[in-house]
Amino acid sequence: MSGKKMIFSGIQPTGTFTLGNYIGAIRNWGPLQDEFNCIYSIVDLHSITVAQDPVELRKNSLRAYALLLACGIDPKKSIAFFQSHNKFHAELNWVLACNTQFGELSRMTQFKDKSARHADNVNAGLFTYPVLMAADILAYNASLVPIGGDQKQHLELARNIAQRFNQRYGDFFTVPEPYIAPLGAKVMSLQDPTKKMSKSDENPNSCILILDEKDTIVRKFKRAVTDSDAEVSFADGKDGINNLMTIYSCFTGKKFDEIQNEFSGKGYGDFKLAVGETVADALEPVRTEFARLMNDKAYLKECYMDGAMRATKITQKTITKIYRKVGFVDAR
Ligand code: AQP
Repeated sequence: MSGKKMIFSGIQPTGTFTLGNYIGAIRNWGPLQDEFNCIYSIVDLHSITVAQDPVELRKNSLRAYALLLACGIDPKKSIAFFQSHNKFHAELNWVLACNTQFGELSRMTQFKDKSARHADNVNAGLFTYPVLMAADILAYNASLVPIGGDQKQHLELARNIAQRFNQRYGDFFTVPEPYIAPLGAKVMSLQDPTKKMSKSDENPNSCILILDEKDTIVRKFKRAVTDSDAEVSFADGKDGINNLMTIYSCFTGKKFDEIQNEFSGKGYGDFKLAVGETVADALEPVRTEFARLMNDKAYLKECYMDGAMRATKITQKTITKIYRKVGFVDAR
């Protein structure tokens, strides 16, 4: 790859991507492809930290890959692949795990949230997930990681692991920086706007899936929980409206005061309809492209196999150097 800086980011194939995944992460990935060497992964190894039905996981993984391309990731410009197709992520994970403290992992809020939500399956993988995420990033010496706000703590840990490794074994890893979009870093649930919008939320009305049909999107926005006030304005305590204004702003480019003027004297109903229609129309090309790609599985396979081959080639060199640094005997 050329001398451009490296970017890595991933998304789990735990279901159809939500509007939160789209606004907070993927829609920012496409525009970075010209300026950087971008590596985007469907992080299937991460997804099994929560119990998955194997048939569903395989289906969701292929759909997630097609969706990634439908959202504008060009598999020729970027490397787009399945994490499980590059065994070096798991190998580096081990080395980094031995350079990560139990106490650090215990402080991760996502572990606390997810272990509370899946109390019957608090597995070791869920606990060590952030180490694998560090391996994903550091394996490519990525300098920038585009993520939503909820991943900031994990990225901070990846930085600490990189710095610790560098101090112990001599400078090697690039210490990655987060790239968090100023607007939409945390899109909230439509049913409980104090909670982030999540793919795995059990309430289907809580999230917009980017493959939802227009009438479903409009209906979900109509049902969005707001407040008893009737003024479209961004203010403390108006979590539902603040969330809808943020979403509307992300798609229209309008500032909050412009949105406030546009809907001055109108009720929440008009505003919710406008947000729903704007989002649905903006996502229409993604739905169309996704349907086209899903009809060409041979092309998808060609892309993800090529992505895996290119990703593996980069990380093989990294892992060889790391093994040498930590003191393993050369295999060649
Ligand atoms: N609500 C959100 N707002 C902004 N960004 C978000 N992201 C996730 N939810 C929001 C960002 O999307 C990227 C991929 O996320 P992920 O698939 O790795 O897992 P996640 O963060 O756990 O997302 P979900 O949708 O909540 O998945 P489940 O329900 O399976 O746990 C990340 O950059 C993330 O920040």
